[in-house]
Amino acid sequence: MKFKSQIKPYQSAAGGWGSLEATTRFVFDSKQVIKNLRNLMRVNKAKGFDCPGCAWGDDNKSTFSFCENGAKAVTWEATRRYIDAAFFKRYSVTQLYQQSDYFLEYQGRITEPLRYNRATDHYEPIGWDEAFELIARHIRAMDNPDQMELYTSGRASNEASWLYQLFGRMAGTNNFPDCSNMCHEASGTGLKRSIGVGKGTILLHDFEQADAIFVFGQNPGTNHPRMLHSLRHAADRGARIVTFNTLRERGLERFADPQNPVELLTPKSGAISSTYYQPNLGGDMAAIRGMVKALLETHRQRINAGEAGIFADAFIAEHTHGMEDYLTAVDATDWQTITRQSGLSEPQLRQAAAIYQQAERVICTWAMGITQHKHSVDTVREIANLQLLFGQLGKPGAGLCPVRGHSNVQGNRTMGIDEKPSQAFLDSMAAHFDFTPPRAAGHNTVQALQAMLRDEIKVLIALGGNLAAAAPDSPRTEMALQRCGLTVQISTKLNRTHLVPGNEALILPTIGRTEEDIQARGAQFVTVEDSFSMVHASQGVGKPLTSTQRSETAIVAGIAQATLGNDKVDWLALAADYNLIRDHIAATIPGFADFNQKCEQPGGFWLGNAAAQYRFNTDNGKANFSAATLPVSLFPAIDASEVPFTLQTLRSHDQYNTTIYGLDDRYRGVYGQREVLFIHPDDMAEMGLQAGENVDIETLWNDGITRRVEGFKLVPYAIPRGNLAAYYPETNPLVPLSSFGDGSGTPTSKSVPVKITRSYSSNTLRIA
Ligand SMILES: Nc1nc2c(c(=O)[nH]1)N[C@H]1C(S)=C(S)[C@@H](COP(=O)(O)OP(=O)(O)OC[C@H]3O[C@@H](n4cnc5c(=O)[nH]c(N)nc54)[C@H](O)[C@@H]3O)O[C@H]1N2
Ligand SMILES: Nc1nc2c(c(=O)[nH]1)N[C@H]1C(S)=C(S)[C@@H](COP(=O)(O)OP(=O)(O)OC[C@H]3O[C@@H](n4cnc5c(=O)[nH]c(N)nc54)[C@H](O)[C@@H]3O)O[C@H]1N2
Ligand SMILES: [Mo]
Repeated sequence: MKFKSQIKPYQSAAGGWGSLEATTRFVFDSKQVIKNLRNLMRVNKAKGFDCPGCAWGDDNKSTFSFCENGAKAVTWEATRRYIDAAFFKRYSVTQLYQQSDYFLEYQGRITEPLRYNRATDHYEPIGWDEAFELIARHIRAMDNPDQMELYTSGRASNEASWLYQLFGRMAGTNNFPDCSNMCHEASGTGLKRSIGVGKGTILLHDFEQADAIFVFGQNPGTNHPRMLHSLRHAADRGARIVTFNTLRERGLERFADPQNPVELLTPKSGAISSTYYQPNLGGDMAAIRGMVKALLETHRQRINAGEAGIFADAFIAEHTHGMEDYLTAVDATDWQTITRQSGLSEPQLRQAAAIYQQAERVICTWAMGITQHKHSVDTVREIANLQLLFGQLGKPGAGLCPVRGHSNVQGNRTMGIDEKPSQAFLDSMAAHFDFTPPRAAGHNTVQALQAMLRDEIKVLIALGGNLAAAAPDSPRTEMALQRCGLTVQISTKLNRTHLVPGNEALILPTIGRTEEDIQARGAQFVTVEDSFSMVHASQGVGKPLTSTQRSETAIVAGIAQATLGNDKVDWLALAADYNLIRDHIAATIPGFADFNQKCEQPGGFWLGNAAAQYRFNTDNGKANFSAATLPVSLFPAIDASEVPFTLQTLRSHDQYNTTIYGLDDRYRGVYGQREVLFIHPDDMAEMGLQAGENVDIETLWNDGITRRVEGFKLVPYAIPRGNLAAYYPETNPLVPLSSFGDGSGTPTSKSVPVKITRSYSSNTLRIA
């Protein structure tokens, strides 16, 4: 494969022709045009499958409810390319390890169960029953159940993940590390502390009524393209869109609707953000504090003048606790600290505050730019503080909206994929199935990897995902995985994790969301939950490539049956008829009564949100303000004055997390390459470096370990000085495993302290 690499600024709006062109290119490239188009037309419709792309909600109105990147996700899964025993006979694991992530995924779907043969260094076919028996043998040989880790990636359906957590708890462990630990954990933790529920409080149609939408630290043009429609419509009817993003992101500036023929025919596009602020990495908490400081000033002035204040006094008095302490903390924070940390000026923050104040209804949305820092829980709570002061909760067009990543990551948590389940949840499982679940908290992702490095883990099972590439500190993560006795990957495609096997290893091939799922009792559907707590059915349409692939639910049931037998649960009967699983879910998870009947509602049903109905499931029954002080430093473990740059690791337009679809990042003007480093032109000039020159990036940390990646090409970009950006997962070797968020445990992927030096290594792409 040859790629032409170039840097060429993108001049058009996001979406529009460019996006339609890219979509059709993906559809046609995958060589099964008719099937693909049929698939795309069914995505997110009342009857069809849920788009595996992201967790944005559906309106079920437009004919084509898909976007360019959803199309990539669908066609990438529905490929007819596949790899079988012959492929694994040809390539050893060591040889495959040398290949790029792009090469690995590009080989196509895995079609049969495989077992790693350490003597030959090859994967070889194994029967399903034999594979399940091998897993059961390893689990039975453990000294205690906490020697097992059960990882989940957020695509798994409600049915598969509910069964998986039941298996784990019956086996005796709460070790459920998941992708959410690396993602929105801070949102869940922060919101739970503030408002008693770790989910967003709004519905999709609230975007139609908001007067202002504040978008913090997210890049919807690439990662939630359907959100651009909501933003665009809001902007068109005069709502203010205020963006806080360290980078200038095209999708947040202008957007042409690729599903609106008029806009496609005229190169017209709509402005999205009315105001765009570029804070320093990790500077959002300070920015919001600045806004509140300005708002508090206005509030007091009004009161001193004998007028009504601007805060929602009645709401605050009735529903909240702790405002006085919070306002004391705001008073104690000076402007100098706020502007230094946020990188925004006092007038800018006063302007943002004025826009906020003028809006009757405000939605705040956020994603990884908020959640992947050390002080992310405090930052999420600072967003909640702002909204609480104005009672922006539980009314139409207003509320809190963490925009989730994986298409069912929120549903996984609802189903009990949680290393620290509530006692009420465990009580419900215990009562329904008459067993004694483990009560102590289990491991999150970072803790699981640390336990593996201490040789405490014998068995890792992964329900999807690609831990080796997604987790931080790649060399240590790979070492951790290799120290397990048995690693089991339930996967659709080949990925890096398969190539760092434990002492023994299995790859179990699964069918995907887009494919038909036929079990003993007939065709099955599954269910998922989106960012707005809407639960709906998803049924695949494509024929699976082979009969040797199994559904995730069937695989989990097979493992559970082999390990635990069917004394308490008839696992195989559940896998034969998912309605039976849903009946158990109805009996054990709040909000799911009459689950099977509710699945028939077109568009699904809303789980509700207690906080949006002014019921706060916190200790004191109130929404709680947080009075946290601003962080002293983004990396208190080291001397910040010695850190020249802070690096964020983010997604390009042509990737889905660790799956690399292509080597372009169109909206940022990068083509044919991924090893690039975005930098402010003045920072570059000051160091005597030139655009296009290669640099090495090295982490500054406190443990004597060298973390370094080499040969990254400099791309001058609209980014504040001292801040850098480069793609994940190439830069994961730079994120220390020991650097994670307070209270969230999430790796600090958006604030890595680094230095850069001119590179003498030439950057060769690992592409065969
Ligand atoms: N096509 C596609 N869709 C996806 C994914 C994908 O990989 N590809 N991944 C899915 C998943 S799992 C997730 S979690 C979401 C991720 O969705 P995003 O959170 O949008 O993903 P990132 O690429 O990490 O982008 C982070 C954005 O925040 C900005 N940012 C970084 N740090 C800061 C900061 O400190 N402050 C502010 N204000 N801004 C900051 C960056 O400049 C960037 O625009 O997308 C989901 N959807
Ligand atoms: N440096 C840095 N690291 C990060 C991030 C970052 O921004 N910066 N983001 C973090 C975030 S937000 C997340 S969510 C994690 C993602 O972490 P993961 O969820 O572990 O990673 P993915 O890349 O989404 O997983 C892709 C793999 O899932 C498998 N797969 C795909 N579809 C299916 C399916 O339907 N079923 C099954 N069983 N398997 C399937 C395929 O084999 C594919 O290789 O990464 C985190 N890591
Ligand atoms: Mo994520």
